[in-house]
This record gives sequence, structure tokens and C-alpha cells, in this order.
Amino acid sequence: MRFLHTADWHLGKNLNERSLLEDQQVILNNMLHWIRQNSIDALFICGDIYDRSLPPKEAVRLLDDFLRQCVLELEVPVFLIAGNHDSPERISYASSLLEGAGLYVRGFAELPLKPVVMGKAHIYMWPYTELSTLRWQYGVDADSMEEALREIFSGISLDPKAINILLAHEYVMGGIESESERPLVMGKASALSSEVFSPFDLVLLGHLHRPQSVKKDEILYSGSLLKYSKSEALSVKSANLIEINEEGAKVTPVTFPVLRDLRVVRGDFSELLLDTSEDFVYMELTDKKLMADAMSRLRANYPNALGLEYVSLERRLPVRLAAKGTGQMDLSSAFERFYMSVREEDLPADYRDVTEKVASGLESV
Ligand SMILES: [Mn+2]
Repeated sequence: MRFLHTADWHLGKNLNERSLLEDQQVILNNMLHWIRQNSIDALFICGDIYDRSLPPKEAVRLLDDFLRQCVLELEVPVFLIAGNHDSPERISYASSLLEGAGLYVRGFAELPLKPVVMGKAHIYMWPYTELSTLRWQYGVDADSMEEALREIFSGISLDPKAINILLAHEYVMGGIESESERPLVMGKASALSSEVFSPFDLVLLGHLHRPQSVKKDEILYSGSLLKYSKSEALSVKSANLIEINEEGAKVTPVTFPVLRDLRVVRGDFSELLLDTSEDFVYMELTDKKLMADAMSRLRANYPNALGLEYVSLERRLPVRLAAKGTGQMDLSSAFERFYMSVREEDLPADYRDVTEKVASGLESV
């Protein structure tokens, strides 16, 4: 059997106030194209379908369009669980009706856990659920998520002849984080040991945005659909093709073409102006002093620039100001000092007139 495992689509996400919807649409179209060419038995989407619990309508439309094509046109069943960014109620709307069509959705945990059977594969779906919900609404007597899951998983009578697959959205110890995940709970209290999942043959996860296996060919993160932070600039995003045969599971990463890459460009101002790119770029300027209007001038070459940072700036400003004892300075002298530190030139005379007027006005208040 062949499955495709993906997660953390975060549909409707903005990055530095830029909508990623067009990028998400392009990669999902390319994923559909791949599914059309490479027959699979099901698609697993392991949580954080949307970026927020109340997604923008364009994101809802994008998911609707994808699911219609995948489930109805390509006749590939889709299994989808809620992550910590999703609203369980909204995600699971009409889910019992949709099951008949081949769309299996779990917004809420269903206890006791029962599998969806697809031949030899028994698929268990565990949407993201908070410990307090398990304790107060499901009556699970546990002090930690680890204890709760042990209790829940030990209550399942797994078929030893089946390939038991768990879909979940959790943080498993040993996994490497990026900057774009929202912690499941504050601190590391949500990290689960991989032993919790030992009843299952294969655990397919969402939550960590970097594709990785916590346990080779057994406990896997597909990673997010796209790069969602500067820290992911160098990572390669993929989905997992999982082929199950007599010997076990074979996992192969699959990448899909993107509309534009997200990367870091580094150099001094004049070097950066020599190139142009439509990519999402974070610019790291190596100039030792601030350049006037750097961002707006570079935007002409990098229309999708997301950020600019000076990485070699000589940070003399606080030292210089402190050394001169600005606490004792009058306001216009302090401003003059500040201007000289930033611009490395004298404060023009007409500026000085203005600052003196403003300062004396403020001091008389
Ligand atoms: Mn996520």
C-alpha cells in the first residue's frame, strides 16, 4: 500500500504581513498533480490545516477545492486531523457525512480509539487534544499528557496482523524545532517520549515544521507545506511517500515545486543591488553603518523582501552615549549626539534649530 503523509499546511498564513495563499495554492496544485501521476491509496494530513482557528474565507475555499479534487476526482481518500492551530468544531463540521465520500476528519478525539480499516492498514486518528480536555471532558485520570496517552493507547486492542498506523499532532522528544511552531503548552511539558507510541507500527506526525524522523521509518514528521520562518530558509520541505509491503514500511521524501523560495541573501548594500529576485528574502546587510532608505531601495530589486537586518553594524551607540553621560545632557544635545552616532555626520543647522525649539517646548511643559 502507498500513502502520502503531509502536515502543517497553515492555510491562510501571513508572513511579515504578506499572504502566502498564492504560494499555498501553487504547491497544493503541484501536490495534486503528483498524486495524479503516482497512484496512492490515501493522503494523510496530520494537523494545523489552517493557521488559525477562524481561517480567512480564501483559505477555506482553497482547502475545499483541494479536497474535492483529491477525494472526488482522483478518488484518493483523505485522512485529516486537527492540530493546535485548528478549531476542532470547524474542522469536524459534517465529518460523519463526509466519511461516506472518503474524507475522514477528526477534530475531536474519539474514545475509545477505533481504526479506519483499509486492507492491512489500520489507521488510528488522534487529533490534538489538551490535557485539561482529556481530564475534564473524557474523564482520563492522568497528570501528564504522557500518562494520558499511555492509558488511552493501552486501551486499544490492536490487531497484531495489521499494520497499525497512528496519525497525531504532538511534540515527541528528540524532535528539532523551528521558529514557526506555536508551542503546544508553555515550556517543554508537552514533549512526549517516543515509547508512548510503541504500540503502533508507524506514527505519522504533524507539529514540528522541519521534516525529520524521530525513529527511522517508525516515528516521522513530514514537516510543513512551505517554509514559514527565516530559520527554515535552508531546510527542504517535503512530504513522505510511505510504501508498505511484507518487509515493513519504506519512506521516501517527495518534494513539490513552489511558486517562490524563501531564503536569506547576505552582502553589503551595493552587492545586493547587483541582483534581483522574486523570492521571499530576508536580507542580511554586512555594511558597517546604516544605509539611508535601505529597505525601500532594495525593494525595487527584491519586491518580496520580508526583512532586513544589519549583521555587522558597529554597535557603538549605547557605549558612546553612556560614556558622555547623556543623563546630564539637555535634550537637544542628547539628540544631536544620537543623530551623529546613527548618521555619522553633524546635525545640520536647520535641524538643530528645530530640535532646540522642540526641546525647549518640552522642557517648559
Ligand atoms: Mn504547525
